[in-house]
This record gives sequence, C-alpha cells and structure tokens, in this order.
Amino acid sequence: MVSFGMASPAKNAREQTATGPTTVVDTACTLDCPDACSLAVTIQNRKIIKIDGSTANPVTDGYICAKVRKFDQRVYGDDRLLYPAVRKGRKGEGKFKRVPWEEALELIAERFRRAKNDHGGASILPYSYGGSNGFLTQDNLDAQLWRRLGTSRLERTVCAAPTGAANMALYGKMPSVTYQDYPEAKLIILWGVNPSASGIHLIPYVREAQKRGAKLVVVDPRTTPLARSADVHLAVKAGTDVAVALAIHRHLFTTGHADEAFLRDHTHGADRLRERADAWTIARAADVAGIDAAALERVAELYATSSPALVRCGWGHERNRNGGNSAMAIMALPAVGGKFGVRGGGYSMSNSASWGIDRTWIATAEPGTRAVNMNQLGRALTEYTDPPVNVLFVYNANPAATVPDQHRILRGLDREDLFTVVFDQVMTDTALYADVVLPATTFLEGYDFAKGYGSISLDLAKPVIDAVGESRPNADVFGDLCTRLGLLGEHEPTGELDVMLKILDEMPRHIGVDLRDGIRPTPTYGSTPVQFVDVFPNTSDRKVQLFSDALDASAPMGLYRYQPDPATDRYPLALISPSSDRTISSTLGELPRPDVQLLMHPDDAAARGLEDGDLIRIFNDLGEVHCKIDVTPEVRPGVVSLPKGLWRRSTRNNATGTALVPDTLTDLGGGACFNDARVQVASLPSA
Ligand SMILES: Nc1nc2c(c(=O)[nH]1)N[C@H]1C(S)=C(S)[C@@H](COP(=O)(O)OP(=O)(O)OC[C@H]3O[C@@H](n4cnc5c(=O)[nH]c(N)nc54)[C@H](O)[C@@H]3O)O[C@H]1N2
Ligand SMILES: Nc1nc2c(c(=O)[nH]1)N[C@H]1C(S)=C(S)[C@@H](COP(=O)(O)OP(=O)(O)OC[C@H]3O[C@@H](n4cnc5c(=O)[nH]c(N)nc54)[C@H](O)[C@@H]3O)O[C@H]1N2
Ligand code: SF4
Ligand SMILES: [Mo]
Repeated sequence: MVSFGMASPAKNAREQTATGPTTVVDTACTLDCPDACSLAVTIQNRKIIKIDGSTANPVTDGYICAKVRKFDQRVYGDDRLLYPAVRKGRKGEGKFKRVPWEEALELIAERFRRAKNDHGGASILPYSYGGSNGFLTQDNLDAQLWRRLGTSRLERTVCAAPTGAANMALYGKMPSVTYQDYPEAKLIILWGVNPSASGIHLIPYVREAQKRGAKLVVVDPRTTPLARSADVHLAVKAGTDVAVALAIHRHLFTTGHADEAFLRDHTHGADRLRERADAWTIARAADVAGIDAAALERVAELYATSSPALVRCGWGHERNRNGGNSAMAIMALPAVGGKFGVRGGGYSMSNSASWGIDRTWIATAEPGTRAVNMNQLGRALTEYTDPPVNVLFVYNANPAATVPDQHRILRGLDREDLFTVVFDQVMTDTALYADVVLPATTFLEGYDFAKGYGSISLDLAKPVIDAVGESRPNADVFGDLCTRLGLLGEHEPTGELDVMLKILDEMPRHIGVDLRDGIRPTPTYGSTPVQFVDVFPNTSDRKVQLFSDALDASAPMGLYRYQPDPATDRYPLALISPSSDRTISSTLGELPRPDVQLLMHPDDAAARGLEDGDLIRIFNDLGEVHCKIDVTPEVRPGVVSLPKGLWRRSTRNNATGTALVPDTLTDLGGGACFNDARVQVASLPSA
C-alpha cells in the first residue's frame, strides 16, 4: 500500500448507503478502445453510483464493457491521486508529502528553467501516449509547452506505428469499413484482432453476418472466442503473418483472381508486390507459419471467390519485427483481389484519422531537437549522453508497466540525478518513482472528445461529477506551466475550456456546430463509407501505393519480406501479451484481479513437466516473471501468453510481461516488438 501521509479517499460509492434524488447524465467513453461508447451515468449526492451504456450511439446499443461499468472503483479508489505531492522516501518506495499546486508547479517550472539553462532543452524529455485518448487531453497546450521550451521530441510509437505507417503508405489512411457494414460481408477475416476483449461492440455485427451466411476466418495464435466459431482458424506462429498474406496474394495472381483492371486503374506498384509474393507458395508460407497448408489454401480460395470480402486488420500482428510488412501485405489484399466498391467489402483499420481535424492553431513548429523513440525509454534514461535526460515529465502513460524492457526503465527511473514528474489519475508503477506527482481528472470529471476508431463517431464527453480531490485536467496544468514560463501570447488559449472552444472552431464547420448543439455529427462522406465509392485514398493521385521505393529502402529487409523468428534453443517460446478484458492497457490494472496465469499448450507443458496451476518462472536474458500456469489448447504450441497491462504487483515477483520484451523496433514505423519476446518456462521451486 502506498503511503502518502494523506487521508484515504472515499470508498466505492456503491458501498455507501446513500439516499437522495438521482440524476442520469449523458456522456461518452474516451478510453483507448475502438468503440467510444455513449454512456448514461447515474449520480446521487454528486457521486457516481452507476455507469452504463446508452443508445445515443447506435453502436453502443445500451451496453458497455465490465471495465467501465466499474470505473467508479478507480475514480474513488485507494490508488487515486488526490493532491500534488513531493517525494519523501527513496525512489520507488511510494512515500510522498502533500504540497499545494502552486508549490509543485513552481518547483517544476524552476527545474525546467534550470535544465534548459544548464544542459539545453533536449535534456527535458516529455513522455506521453493516449491517456484518455481524446483531443483535449493531448496535443494542445502540452505540445505548445514542449515545442516552445525546445525539449527532446518524443516519437509516439508504442502502438499502431507499423499499421499506421502501412495504412498511410498504401492509402493515406483512407476511412475504412465500419462495424455497421460487417453484416453485408460474405467473408470476414479477423486478422490479429480479438474484439471479444478489445472492442466488444463488433461482436454482434460479426454474428449477424454469420447468421446471414458469411464465412468467418480468424488468424491468431490463440483460439479466441470468435476463432471457436470460425470456418477456418489459422493459428499462426507469432510474427509470420507477412508470409501468410503474401501466399494469398500469390494465389490471387496465379489463379487469375487478381483484379487486373483495378490494379491498372487505381494502383501503383502491383508488379513489385507480385514479384515479392512469388516466393511464397502456400506450402512454404504454411511451413513458416506452422499451419496446415490445406487450411491456408482454403482461406486463399475463399478470399479469391467471395464478395463482399472484408479484412479486419488488427494490431496483434504488428507487434513484432515484421509488423509493418505484415500490415502492408494484409491491407493490400483488397486492392489485388478487387474487393473495394461494394458495401461490406475492403479493409477495416483504425478510423481515428477520419474526422480530418488538425491542429493548425498550434502554430509553433516542432523544434529540430533530439528525437527519442518512446519504446526505448530505458535506453534514453540510462545511455543517452548528448545531453543526458535530466528531467522526465510523464503524463497519459505508465511506461514502467507498458513499455519494453521494464528493468532498464526502472533502472533509469531510479537514477538519483533524474528529476521525474508524473501527472496521472492514480499512483501507477511509474508514479512511485516520481519526485513530484500531480493528480489528473478522469474523463468523468472534465470535457473531452470521444472519437471512435472502429465505428466512425465523435461525441463530446462532459464532466458528470466535480474533480475528485484537487485533481486538474491536462490543458489547465499545461496552460499554467506555459504561463509560469512566459510561453503564451496574449490571446492564446490557457486552459481546458479555451482549448475546447478552439478545437470546436477549428473543426470542419458543420461538425463543430453539431457538437455545440448536442447533435452527433456525421462526416461529409457519411458514417458508413464504402471504400472507392464514398472515400478514396488520401494519396496525391488518389491511387493505392502498393510499393514505395523509399519504404523499401527503409525497412531492414525491404518491403513484403520476412525476417526470421528470433527464437533460440535457450529461449524457444514466443511470449505474446494481448489485450485482456480486465484493463485498457494498464488502466484499471490497480483493481484486484484473480491470480495472473501464463497460457501454455499441453504439449509444451508436458515437455517441461509442468501441470495446470503450477507456479512457474518465465525468463530470458532481460528478466523473469513468476506466476501460475494455465495449461490449455487455446494457445498454439510454441507460443505462450500473458495479459497486457499488468501492474508490477499483479505477479509474484513485481515484474510484468514487458520485463521480457526487447526494445528492438518494428520494420516500419519504429513500433514496439512486444510479441518478439522469446522465453523459456520452468517450474518455480515452491518457496
Ligand atoms: N479490453 C481491452 N480493450 C482494448 C485494449 C485493452 O488493453 N483491453 N487496448 C486497446 C488498444 S490500446 C489497442 S491498440 C487495441 C488492440 O486490440 P487488438 O487488435 O485486438 O490487439 P491485441 O489485443 O494486441 O492482439 C489481438 C490478437 O492478436 C493475436 N496475436 C498476437 N501476435 C500475433 C501475430 O503475430 N499474428 C497474429 N495474426 N495474431 C497475433 C493475439 O493472440 C490477440 O488475440 O485494443 C484496444 N482495446
Ligand atoms: N506487454 C504488452 N504491453 C503493451 C502492449 C502489448 O501488446 N503488450 N500494448 C501497448 C499498447 S497497444 C498501448 S496503446 C500502450 C499504452 O500504454 P500507456 O500509454 O502507458 O497506457 P495506459 O497503461 O493506459 O496508461 C495511461 C495512463 O494515463 C493516465 N491518464 C488517463 N487520462 C489522463 C489524463 O487526462 N491526464 C493525465 N495526466 N493522465 C491520464 C491513466 O491514469 C494511465 O495511468 O501499452 C502498450 N503495452
Ligand atoms: S472501454 Fe470500450 S467497450 Fe468499454 S465503455 Fe469504453 S468504449 Fe465502450
Ligand atoms: Mo494501443
């Protein structure tokens, strides 16, 4: 338990016997989830007593996930940060003393001034990712602060960097098929995505398609809930998807099912893709991926002959050395197969760019300072010298739990000469190492924009309760720091409300007006666009760029090529760590959970003399994790799986899956290789 020397916040409101009238407030969920649900939150005596889905967003359809239904346990939980505080004990120990906001912010401003003066702005590293994921909690006054201060620049690559790079290269991030159109498809391929955990509102649409006779294919090393009812489940080895997708391309080209007219009229580079695919016969790809060649051939044939055919490109397959090429090969399938132009056909990827909202009002250009890839935080803190990182400011992220090479990150955070600020809602694993912690509001205590990246939706999230404790929204705190440092001009936004109005003003006019009027806006092309009918690639000539020489030169082995498995005799098992239904990344990971278990196939367990429920150690040269084992055929042989987003205290030895993940980068986009961890597993002699 963390000792703040402060009063403990109120317990979960549901445990209290409350009386008085209740009110239901409409808002939306901004968490990093494709669904962006509309919410109905019940309030009594200014406290949340119930969180449920509403029907304002038709995709939400009145229900939400169990995680957010219990979000009040986080809002009022023991781990909630209530006041600014400064460190009292050793780093990591969690002993803090409450201080006023004024004192905390002045201390931080002074450290910024000193670091900039003594070592240059690049010695300050701002570190953030999505947090509450809305437009208001990132990329506004925080961006002004870092740009004008001339700090190191953070490459925000922990997620979606390879798929984003591929989607940008091929299609300029054209809007993609939304949930509502899935029932129109005759074939759905769910590739490296598990909506049963990571986007539950897709499930009814997939089921409806199946009811109407659609075939379902799932490509995943695990038997996910949807894989159980799939017509074909390709349980590939992690990181082999590029080979599998190229074999389907080859099949399309060699059996006359490539749409030559579409390729001629709407694409560039088909010949180069064809050339690279040529090496990948069904037999060779099946061998590399460890799957049945006949099953792969069936998928290739189904894809060749079905229309509308839809490929849902997920994020699970991007988190390895081949992630970018895998996303390229998967998203190129509808172009080669001629699957666009019909409702329910094409591809489905993140629709987060579909609102065309830019930040031109942040006029300050990015400084030409040092770039730091966020996946190499440990390296930056322990190895960078020119200049070393002296001040680290973490917000909207919990890198001690979520970023590769946990031990190196912890060694960096432990540096006595590093001044660390953590601005968060709860006392995270990272916050324990802070010199100053600042308390942030949750999405139920402030405004934000909730944008769906599965369906295309945009809602205004509103405060349903007052800020808990002394917590403040991001824009207010960054505005305050900018003001203290003299970085804002006279008429510039200084806090949350100004920034919200500015963002509304900068939106395409009809969208901003609708949001102000409480109407759910629709993009000009509609909320369920058909690719190559309503929307086209955002490339210079509106054509698909199947092959880019520049990207080919930047990828380690070139485009549409496979880099071999990093497994060794010592570390033969691929450890993957996909989304679980208990957390969003590490958010909510502070709540109690049943014993964490490593999933392992019975053959792998037998070979190691392990039995269901045994206490085990998972290890490699980077670290080890102690937990229990769940022996199950739901994960393929050679692959083991831990949940993503564990907190250090979730395991027996304070280490999570990220302790075993190398900080190597993906082939495109500089992404994290979470699923390239190669490990050994052995029983842990009982203590
Ligand atoms: N409940 C919940 N929902 C979430 C999140 C969460 O943490 N929890 N996180 C949110 C975020 S940040 C994101 S980015 C999305 C991610 O959502 P998803 O796209 O679903 O991504 P993952 O959960 O990483 O992995 C999906 C599947 O990929 C499989 N997989 C792993 N490696 C490979 C591989 O090499 N090839 C193939 N074909 N499959 C592989 C895993 O077994 C898993 O079933 O979900 C969002 N939604
Ligand atoms: N092992 C493994 N690890 C993974 C992955 C994996 O597949 N395997 N996937 C990765 C993926 S897909 C992602 S996206 C990353 C995400 O990793 P992170 O970016 O670290 O995301 P979270 O763990 O959700 O942490 C977000 C933090 O921001 C805080 N926060 C939320 N809203 C606000 C706000 O308004 N203001 C402030 N100041 N703070 C706020 C939350 O309380 C939370 O502590 O995790 C990655 N980690
Ligand atoms: S996390 Fe996803 S499913 Fe849960 S309420 Fe939020 S948007 Fe809906
Ligand atoms: Mo993510």
